[in-house]
Amino acid sequence: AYSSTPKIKIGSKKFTESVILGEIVNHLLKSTGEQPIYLRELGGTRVLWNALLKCEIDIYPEYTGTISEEILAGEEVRSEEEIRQALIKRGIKMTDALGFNNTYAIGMKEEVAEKLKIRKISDLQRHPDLKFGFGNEFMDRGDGWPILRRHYNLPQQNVRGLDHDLAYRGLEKGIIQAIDTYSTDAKIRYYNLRLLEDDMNHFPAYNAVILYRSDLEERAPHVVTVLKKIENKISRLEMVKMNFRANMEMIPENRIAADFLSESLSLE
Ligand code: PBE
Repeated sequence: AYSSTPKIKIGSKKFTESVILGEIVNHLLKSTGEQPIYLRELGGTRVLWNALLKCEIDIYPEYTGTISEEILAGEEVRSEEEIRQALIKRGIKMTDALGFNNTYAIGMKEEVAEKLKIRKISDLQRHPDLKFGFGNEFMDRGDGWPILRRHYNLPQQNVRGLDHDLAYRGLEKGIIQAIDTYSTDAKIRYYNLRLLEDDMNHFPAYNAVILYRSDLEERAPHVVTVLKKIENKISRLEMVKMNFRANMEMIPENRIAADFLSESLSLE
């Protein structure tokens, strides 16, 4: 039905949860008769954001804290309203929150943390010899390691950047003692990690939302309408479960998305 108009392009970042959310959007659009193109795992935040600005994609899942701390770094936007205003100036709109916060959290093996009596991030000040392995994006984001280190006055020098999914194995092998986890990662429980309390409030809330180009409102209003169906519909627990199915049970993301829409939204 829409064959004469350009297809809508959806993007996602290079980690499981983003791919699942992108698939959910993909399925939602198909349910309206669209034939979207899904470009999964395009890269990190900067790649996705620039692709959205350049019309290379029309839609992708993002997180409020990432918008305020990294995408709009330096603009001092904090509230949801300020974020919306700043986005509109750039031709971008944001759905309401999907229903869960996926914050960064510093994670350590439970036994190691217990032995060293580390419960909060500030406790790391007393252990300069610990080795850290952080996701490449976290190594150099507006809310990442350089700022975290300054905020908490952390002394560690042995800090390396690595692939987020590999970081868990590095912890397991004892090559590193702390990593940046995403709080909805299914692996946190699997590897029995302790998430350190952010006792000096470095991290903001990272509520999942969907970003889309404002021009969709005229080009494809039904798309904007259908995106609203997942506002406030994905709980933290539900997201952790979906990540678990992908990471631990190796179920394809598009199947997970289809199951979510039929079971939780009674769609399809
Ligand atoms: N997050 C937390 C990051 C990665 C970890 C989901 C908010 C992001 O993709 O922006």
